Amino acid sequence: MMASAHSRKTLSLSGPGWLCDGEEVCIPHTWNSLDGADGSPAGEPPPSGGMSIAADSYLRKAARYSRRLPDPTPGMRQFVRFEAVSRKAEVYVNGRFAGSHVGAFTAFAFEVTDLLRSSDNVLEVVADNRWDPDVAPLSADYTLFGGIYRGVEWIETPQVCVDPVTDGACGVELDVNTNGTVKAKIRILGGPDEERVFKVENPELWSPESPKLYEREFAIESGDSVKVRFGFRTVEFREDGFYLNGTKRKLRGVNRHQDAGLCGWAAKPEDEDRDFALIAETGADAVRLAHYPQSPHVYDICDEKGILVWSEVPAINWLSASPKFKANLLQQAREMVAQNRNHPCVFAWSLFNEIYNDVPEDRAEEGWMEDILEEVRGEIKRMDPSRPVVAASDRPARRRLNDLPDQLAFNAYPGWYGDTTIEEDMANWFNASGRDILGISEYGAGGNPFEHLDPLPAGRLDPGGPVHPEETQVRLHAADYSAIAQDGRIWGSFVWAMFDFAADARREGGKNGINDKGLVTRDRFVRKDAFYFYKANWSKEPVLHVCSQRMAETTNAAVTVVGFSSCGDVTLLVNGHPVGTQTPDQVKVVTWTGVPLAEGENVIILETADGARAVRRIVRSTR
Ligand code: ADA
Repeated sequence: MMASAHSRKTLSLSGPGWLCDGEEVCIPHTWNSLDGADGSPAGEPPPSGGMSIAADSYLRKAARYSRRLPDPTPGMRQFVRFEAVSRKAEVYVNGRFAGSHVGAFTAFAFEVTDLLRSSDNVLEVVADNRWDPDVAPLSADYTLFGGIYRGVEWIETPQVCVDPVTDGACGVELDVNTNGTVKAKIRILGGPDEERVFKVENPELWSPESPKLYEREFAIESGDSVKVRFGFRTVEFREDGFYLNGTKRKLRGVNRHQDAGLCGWAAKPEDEDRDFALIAETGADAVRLAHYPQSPHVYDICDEKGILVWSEVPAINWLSASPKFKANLLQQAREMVAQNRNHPCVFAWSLFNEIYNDVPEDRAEEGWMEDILEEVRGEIKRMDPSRPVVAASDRPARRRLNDLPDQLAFNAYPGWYGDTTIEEDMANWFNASGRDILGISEYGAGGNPFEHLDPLPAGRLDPGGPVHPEETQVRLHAADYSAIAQDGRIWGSFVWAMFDFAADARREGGKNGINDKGLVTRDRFVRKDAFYFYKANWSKEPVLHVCSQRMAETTNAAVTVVGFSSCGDVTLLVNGHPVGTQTPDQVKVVTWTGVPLAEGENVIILETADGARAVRRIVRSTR
């Protein structure tokens, strides 16, 4: 359809031109980019180690943003749309109330037509990230950055228009069948809703290997129209695992928080592109968007790159019995589904992450938290019966909780938080869950790429302690992933986490305010050794990597040499002398222990038959 005087106009209100509490700022914006990840409580000495929910100290406030609005076109309707405001927003135009939204992770829009003058219109937004007992999440191991931290849009439409308001969704709901039939429900303001059916001949299926997308413009009689992208694919769980387009695949996933580095949550599309380029570099085919819905651009990238998405309701740790809290959780779940349902990348909606309880585990069926989550589950299923509901649990004994999702996954930290091995943990979980298949929604270990230890102690390190050697992270990932890869009952696993992220309450691993279980540092500058472990296992690119390259010096007479190779046998050379040749194990690891060093500089080389080389230098001093 040709653009006409009545066509929809969309204008970005992001970028400069905004004030926040009187200071010029650019949107996306947060006031916590520095204090949200420094881990230093004002006026209090940091505790010796570990984390407590009360220990964070970032600024929580209600801030007032403002900017001028474009002049409205007479005869059109005007809307402002926010991709997210953390955690509550009140919106005013020319001092008059336009609407409010509660919840940090989903989009919302308000009609402002009747509040506008012909020119000189001012938009004001009060963004408030203070803790509120009625807003999910109530507690979590990540910083809840405050602000208008995603994009803002101005939308003008004809009088009768595709609804940009309800649940913050685009107004077009698709039901896509792989036989090519697409049913579209178009929600209309100022007129009756419409249902349409159209057919795509011989549709190409969407998959990680071939992420084929289609686009369609839905125009209505008034001249308004909305473009929607979609894809054809089936997702299902069968008795023996996860199936995409009828083919079984074991998902190789990572967890991502939306903290995108030094900007915190105020990420620009290019920050998100960089993050997903790094995820794609590992060869992962799935991502868990922990622990909440992320930006529209993130779902777009995953559609385009063919990354399967686990999209999560922000129900974490504690729930509240207050009716307002439940209403808010239901609303956040509804918005997540309504806004993201057309994305072929989303393979599952997740109901919760690690829910605690105030009744003993053996009486957990009495738990009122389960009642709330059952309602949330019902709402998700009512809106979208086509996708499975999953959840991330850490409580094997909570049968009723664990039976709520269609498919269960566990957060497992053997060797890091627990004393068991992942095989023992898995056996316990399978037994307790009564299920034949399970996912691993989190596993991992802290890793500071500037802290090293060789040899590693046989036992467990203190996870809340000051030292998180990079070598421990590698050792635990290699052991965990080896067990995961060999267990045919695991339908998918998700590394915790792809990137280090802001968790202001943490003081550990030589760095305050950071959860350092990422494969890549928070500033995205350092791919840790564990990153290359996954790249060697998952990527199609040949990988030869030698670990501990940042361990510049030692006083030890010998070192451990660990490497990853997806290009065959590896020969170790120390100062030009061959030490031996190894065939990588089932997770592509080669290890030499007790490799003697000369005094002064040592050059350690891993070499493959086709001439690939990875080099590590280490100075041995006797001081
Ligand atoms: C939990 C939780 C995550 C993360 C992790 C950790 O499993 O689900 O949010 O914080 O612990 O790093 O300890």
